[in-house]
Amino acid sequence: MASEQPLVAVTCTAPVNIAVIKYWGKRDEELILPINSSLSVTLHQDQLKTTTTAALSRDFTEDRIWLNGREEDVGQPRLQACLQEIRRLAREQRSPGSEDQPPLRLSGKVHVASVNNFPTAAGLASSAAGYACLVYALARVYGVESDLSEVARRGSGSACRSLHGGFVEWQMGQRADGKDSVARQVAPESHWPELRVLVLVVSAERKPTGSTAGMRTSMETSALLKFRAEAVVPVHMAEMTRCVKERDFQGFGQLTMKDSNQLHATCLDTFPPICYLNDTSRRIMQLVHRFNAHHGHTKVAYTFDAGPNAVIFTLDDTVAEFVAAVRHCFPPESNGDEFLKGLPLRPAPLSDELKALLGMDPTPGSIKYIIATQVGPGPQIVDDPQAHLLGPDGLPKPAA
Ligand code: 2P0
Repeated sequence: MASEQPLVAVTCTAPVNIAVIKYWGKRDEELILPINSSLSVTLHQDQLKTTTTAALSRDFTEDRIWLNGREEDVGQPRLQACLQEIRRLAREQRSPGSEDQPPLRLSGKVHVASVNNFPTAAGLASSAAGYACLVYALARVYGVESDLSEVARRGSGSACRSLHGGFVEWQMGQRADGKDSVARQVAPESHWPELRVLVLVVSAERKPTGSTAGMRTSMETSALLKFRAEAVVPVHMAEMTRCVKERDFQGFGQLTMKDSNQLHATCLDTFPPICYLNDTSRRIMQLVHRFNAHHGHTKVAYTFDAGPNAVIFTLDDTVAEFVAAVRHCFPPESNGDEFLKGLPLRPAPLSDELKALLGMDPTPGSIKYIIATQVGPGPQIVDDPQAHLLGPDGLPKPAA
């Protein structure tokens, strides 16, 4: 493409978040307004992140988007909702009386390219990081400075929580227009440096029911979901906020497990029932409870989303011993060296007493690998122009 006008491009990165108080159920499907507040931990981008480049040029004749190297349909309704909202905010922000118009950002088409640094096949929810990154990059290239919760939420509810680092609450809000349904930081990423996170990637044969469809069926059929949203979550939110602020791991861990269990009970209360957990997920739960019983208190906690993968929270003084316990119960089938990815850990021995207490027959290969990570920051702008995923012609650069 012969370029007369220079291309304006911005590249950003955004993190994955894991809810410890879960979002499940919408009161408004169009605006993506939840029936309860939720609270999440932002994971570190050194291990898990989305990178997105957004570029504007007068040479572009249409909006286009590439995800992990493949061109996707830009007409997809949630993508359109985000794009239209950003353009509306850009128009609103245009200073009255400015003469140098129409600037590129008000008239040009946009090209977007996005990649994840983790395999999509790992079954990790990538929509939160993906939409947070998309909206953050679009906002920068369009010069939008307002709060982006409302826009990211239109892509995927949980995406608004990926706009901040550390510990984040998504306040459900009360208004019908969703203006008060926003994500806010509860504590920064530096607040609890000892906290560690392990993603246990579980082999899954079949694709689970998507969250959007699952939530809709739960809303239509589960009385337990209504009870959860009205009577349980407000108590869980207040208690979880206290646990985070006071760095109370016992309280944090127990509540994380209870809230996850209630989400999955609600899924089972949905009709027809939704089962996201599989045999391996349940064996991981058993391992965590036996490990904690051995130590006499809660040293490790699990949480599960819309699939069989477990996310484990623990502290730095326990993480190596717990990984040894996972390796004992779920030995790698092959590539033993590749079993533990992410933060390096010093191998820890497993006592015969703990091995005996775990009392589980090893099931080789049922956990594919572990990603060790920690709490991390929110979205970032990447200053290096070399990092752009789009070349000067506005098309994706060939993968290195
Ligand atoms: C959460 N999940 O709080 C919950 C727990 C999955 C289980 O948010 O329909 O992809 O796009 O708003 O955000 C996954 O749901 O759903 C999710 P939509 P989303 O993390």
